[in-house]
Amino acid sequence: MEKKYVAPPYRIKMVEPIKMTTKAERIQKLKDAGYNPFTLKSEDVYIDLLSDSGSGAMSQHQWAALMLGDEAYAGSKSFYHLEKVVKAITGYKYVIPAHQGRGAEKVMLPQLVTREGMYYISNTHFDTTRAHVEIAGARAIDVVIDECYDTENYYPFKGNFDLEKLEKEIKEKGPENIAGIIMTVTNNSAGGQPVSMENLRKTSEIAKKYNIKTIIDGARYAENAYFVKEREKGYENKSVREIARELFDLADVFLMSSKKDGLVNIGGLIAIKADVDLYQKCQTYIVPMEGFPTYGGLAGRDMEALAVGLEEALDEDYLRHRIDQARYLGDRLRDAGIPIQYPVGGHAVFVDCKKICPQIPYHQFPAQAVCNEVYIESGVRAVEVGSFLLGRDPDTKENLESPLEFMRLTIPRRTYTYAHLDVVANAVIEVYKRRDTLVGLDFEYEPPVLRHFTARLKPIK
Ligand code: P61
Repeated sequence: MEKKYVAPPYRIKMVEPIKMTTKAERIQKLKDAGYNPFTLKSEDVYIDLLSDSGSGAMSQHQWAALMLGDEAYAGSKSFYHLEKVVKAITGYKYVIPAHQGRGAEKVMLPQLVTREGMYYISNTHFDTTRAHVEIAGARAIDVVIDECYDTENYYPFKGNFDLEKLEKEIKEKGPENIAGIIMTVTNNSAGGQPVSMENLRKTSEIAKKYNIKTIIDGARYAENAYFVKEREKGYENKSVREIARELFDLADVFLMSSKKDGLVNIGGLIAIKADVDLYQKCQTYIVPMEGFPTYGGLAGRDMEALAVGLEEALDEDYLRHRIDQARYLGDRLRDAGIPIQYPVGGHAVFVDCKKICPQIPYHQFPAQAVCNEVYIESGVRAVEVGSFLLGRDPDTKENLESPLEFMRLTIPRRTYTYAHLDVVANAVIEVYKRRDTLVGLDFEYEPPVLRHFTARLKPIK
């Protein structure tokens, strides 16, 4: 059957050769890497779907903008360029750059944690966000809707807040104990799933009612706005930029890993709508943590590339193709009967490995086992988003059980063709055929925080 797809609105001007490896080589490489694709050398990977973070291709305009970087330690022209663009997109008053998303989180999130026993509530905290909430001495609560856990059934906004759960948590914990409400758009951990404007509006109303600050974790805010335009009634005739602006109007703070919808290889942002006190606190704290407030850990050239990238990421022709690549890969897997989070989100296809490998319990990391097998099959690197990533309970130190065990096939922006995606689909289909032979994994080495980056594992014989 012929597959229809949205062709890219760009052509290729420069190519990056990639090494081909044999299956025997990959078996050895994975063993050397402690059965953890994070520790593979990227030169041993054919198609790298580990992350869409900083892995995309810059445009000719961005490469040209690098040459305009003003590398002054303080008051760089490039900062003022970036500030102007961020203010125009968000309508926010204050802008501080950071070296990447977690740098922004590290500086901003502790400012609202004023004493012990506080909480952040989110639709779903991403793992670095959760880590910074905990480092700041608070606890992270997720209140995503139940539809998100029902992977194969269509629901247009599986990233939504469960508004009842949200209000219940606020009442139970006490509004004065809630440091902030974090709106993760798109909801990465739920499968790159969008959050509807209606849901965000109601979340914002609840926050206002209890006098709680709202923070957008907007790594993929442009992709979220595109889904709103495609799926939410009343938004079909608005531009993605207008929808994004409506989103920013609902919150107080914008934190961004610009390595996603900033279309750059490195960068992050803190933008604050109006709270001068919070701005001054972040400004003070960023100096020892990231750098002077007009560079925040970035080179002037990085800020120039980001100023251009933020604009390009709102281009609707670009977004149409971008979102369609994930849809195409998802459809190929679904056609082969492989269970995935459906509908497919913005930046990745999330394969439901709990269903693929019911023989592997959560504490033996079924999705990691599938990722490893896909690498051996084809040289494609995917990433586990499940119990391996979730880690341990900070109080009891028990392995947490993730409600979903995903293999994430993450698509870098403007980087791979549909032909690459066919290679990926074919590899996953081959592994699916031999799913009964897969075994779980155990730790050889387990680091205490964000263990999935550097852990070493071994297959359970
Ligand atoms: C990713 F395996 N995401 O999805 P930074 N918020 C959100 C993110 O998606 C996010 C950050 C904040 C990554 C990179 C990554 O264990 C991992 O610029 C919604 O990466 O600091 C990052 O932004 C943090 C992959 C991060 C991981 C942590 O691939």
